[in-house]
Amino acid sequence: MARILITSAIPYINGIKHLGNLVGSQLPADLFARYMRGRGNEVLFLCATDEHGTPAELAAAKAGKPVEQYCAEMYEVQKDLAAGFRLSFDHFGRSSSLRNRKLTQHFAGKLAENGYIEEVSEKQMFSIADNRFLPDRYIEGTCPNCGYDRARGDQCENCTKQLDPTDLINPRSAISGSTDLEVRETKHLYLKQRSLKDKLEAWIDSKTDWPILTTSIAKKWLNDGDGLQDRGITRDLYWGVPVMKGDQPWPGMEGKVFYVWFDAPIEYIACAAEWVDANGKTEADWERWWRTDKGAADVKYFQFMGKDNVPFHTLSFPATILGSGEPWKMVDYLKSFNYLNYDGGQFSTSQGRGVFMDQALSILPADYWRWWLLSHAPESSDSEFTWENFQASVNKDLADVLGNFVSRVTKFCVSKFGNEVPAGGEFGPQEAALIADLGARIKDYEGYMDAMEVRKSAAELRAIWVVGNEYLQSAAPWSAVKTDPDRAQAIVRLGLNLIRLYAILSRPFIPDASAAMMAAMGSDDWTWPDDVSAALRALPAGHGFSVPENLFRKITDEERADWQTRFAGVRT
Ligand code: B3M
Ligand code: ZN
Repeated sequence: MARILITSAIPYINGIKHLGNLVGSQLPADLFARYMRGRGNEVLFLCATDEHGTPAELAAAKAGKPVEQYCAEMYEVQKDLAAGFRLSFDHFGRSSSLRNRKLTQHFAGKLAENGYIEEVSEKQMFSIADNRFLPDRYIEGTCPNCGYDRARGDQCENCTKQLDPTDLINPRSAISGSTDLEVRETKHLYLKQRSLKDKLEAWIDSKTDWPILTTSIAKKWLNDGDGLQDRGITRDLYWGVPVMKGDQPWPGMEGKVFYVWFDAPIEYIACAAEWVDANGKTEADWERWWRTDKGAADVKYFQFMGKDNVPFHTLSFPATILGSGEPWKMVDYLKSFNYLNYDGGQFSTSQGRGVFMDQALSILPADYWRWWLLSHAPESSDSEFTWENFQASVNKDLADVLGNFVSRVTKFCVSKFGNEVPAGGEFGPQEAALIADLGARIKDYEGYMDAMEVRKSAAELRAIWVVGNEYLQSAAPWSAVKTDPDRAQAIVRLGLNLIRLYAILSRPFIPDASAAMMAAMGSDDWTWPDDVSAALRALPAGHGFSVPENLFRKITDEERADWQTRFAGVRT
């Protein structure tokens, strides 16, 4: 049994996430967490809301609420939606927690102690119309790197480059749109990433098994222009972690807060502390996941995120940890994703374009979405959601292949032999061939899941469902029953056991349907099928079962057309 730590990028608090956000971080992280638990490992799966900085302040202002209240409300909304999608976090924390505040101040203190912090009097954009500094998202303009005209002051979401507000071409205030801006002096703390460059490079170079997408982004920004830039880690903002040196005040930094991207990744650690607080556990219980001097040396740590988040996780956050000089667990494998597009364009939160998590659940249960999103995850390139494709996949994979198999086996058995697993006959050559085939396919499935190859895992799982259908078709118990009822009973016995096997294997993708299949088979034994032959004999003759209610229904052409129109516009 291994110990597996999993974090998903923590979603900004500023509104409900769209399906593109979901498939780029939280959902594949959940898939992996469920799989790792299914294999019998000890898993700690953490996520949280990312509550500080300009995204929160701007959204709260728009909602006309104090930012504290806005965050508290949106946290509940996001938490409920995560539960609705069956995201199986061990804890869903908040970056505004006291734990994160303390830990962020602790890291800043250590970095200062070790000489990695510089106080810089720098030039920041000041808006005359708004009478304030415009850090990060308070300012928008054209990206100097790629020309995208809606780049924000901290990052261009198009080309992933980290920016400074003063880099933007044709800058404007995101609050008022005013271009009446001037550059003013203000003092900030800088993290001296430059002097950590060699350590960072050596660390990245040691990660030879990382996906190309991750490594290429890391390398690109490591060697960008004249090399890694030192970056400001404080802001002139109201909402954030107050700047302190450990538990001491930081002279000259009064009234300033840490940059949201400084405290957000630290929440991965703080979240484990929140988890122990919420569950009556001890300090040692979270430290054994995060401190290599306190038991975390044998933990394997996996992160999941969209490609725009990669620079912060391969450069800035590791710089914080390395610079602290303390034995914190660092990420072992960083799985990143491209973008999911929506019907010929981009999903966009700011433009309200696409399907959002709450809307998705209002039209269909989580499993439908989980299956489509994961089986079309944007891994090697961007992928696209279309309603036609969604309808086709759901109807074929879930209803025709899996749903139909379950319904045929259970209904046939009930009509011919009753509500118990029938006892007649023995497994013969056809069953032996099926078991061998399944054994090989399950090994492939495990290989893909271990490697976090999400699409390939989905394709292999679907192939495993297809094999069951093909077996049933060729064994044809409905013919056998007329001449050799014992043979028909053996086929059906295998079919019922296969439903239980499908429940176990499919659970990471479609947890609700899996629970329904397992319950219908009258079992609660989720043991991973390391021995397929034994797993297909787990439900013995005489064991009671029931016919599950329609596992999956088909999406009609009318529904598809209706949804297509309903979600074509802009969410207000
Ligand atoms: N909140 C960006 C995002 O939601 C950011 C991730 C933080 S991970 C520490 O895409
Ligand atoms: Zn750009």
